[in-house]
Amino acid sequence: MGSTGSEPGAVHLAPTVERSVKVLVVGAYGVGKTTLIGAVSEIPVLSTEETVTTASVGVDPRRGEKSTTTVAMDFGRVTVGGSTALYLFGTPGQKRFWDLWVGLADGAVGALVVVDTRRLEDGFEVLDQLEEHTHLPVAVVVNEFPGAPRHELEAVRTALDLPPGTPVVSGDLRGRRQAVEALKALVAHAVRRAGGSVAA
Ligand SMILES: Nc1nc2c(ncn2[C@@H]2O[C@H](COP(=O)(O)OP(=O)(O)OP(=O)(O)O)[C@@H](O)[C@H]2O)c(=O)[nH]1
Ligand SMILES: [Mg+2]
Repeated sequence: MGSTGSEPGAVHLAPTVERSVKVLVVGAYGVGKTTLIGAVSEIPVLSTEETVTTASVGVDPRRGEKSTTTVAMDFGRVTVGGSTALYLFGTPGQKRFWDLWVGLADGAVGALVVVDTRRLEDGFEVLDQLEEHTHLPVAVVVNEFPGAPRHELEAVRTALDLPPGTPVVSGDLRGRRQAVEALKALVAHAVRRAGGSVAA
């Protein structure tokens, strides 16, 4: 367990907050889920990072690029629009932990799917897994890693065979602004899908 990132001065929930919603942040191994939550969270992030071990030899395409991985979940909070607190639950990306997603998704209004254009096919598998086990509304955010191929967002939508109306955005998820925009796109989509019954 460890804690990373926080937005100084905003640890306490603002008095303007009228509603709280749970959001899942999901994606394949190493796409930047923990990074995103650390970038936006107003509270110290609860994380479950462990050193990448030999268990990942042969299954980790990014071995050597990063030294830790999420083994259970990340947890953070960000307030959007002054009145809505998003409680962020980040999933582990390694496939051997994908069974945990169903429990983490329980009660969430939607899932933000982080993808890396260097491994877009992994995003396809993630979307399949979500659809099969959760039926949550999704939005996709392309994490703009340096050197990763830049695709038009419409091309990403087509490649991932996303249902019409699914938001697709992109950004460097180490930055707070773009990560918050992605979360807002998801919540707005979830509200539309629920016919306005999830206020945001
Ligand atoms: N250059 C760049 N690096 C990034 C960006 N986002 C994440 N990273 C780096 O990419 C690596 C993966 O980030 P994580 O946040 O651990 O990814 P994750 O999806 O939580 O990984 P797992 O929990 O292991 O599935 C880290 O070394 C980050 O520093 C980005 O937008 N740009
Ligand atoms: Mg992680």
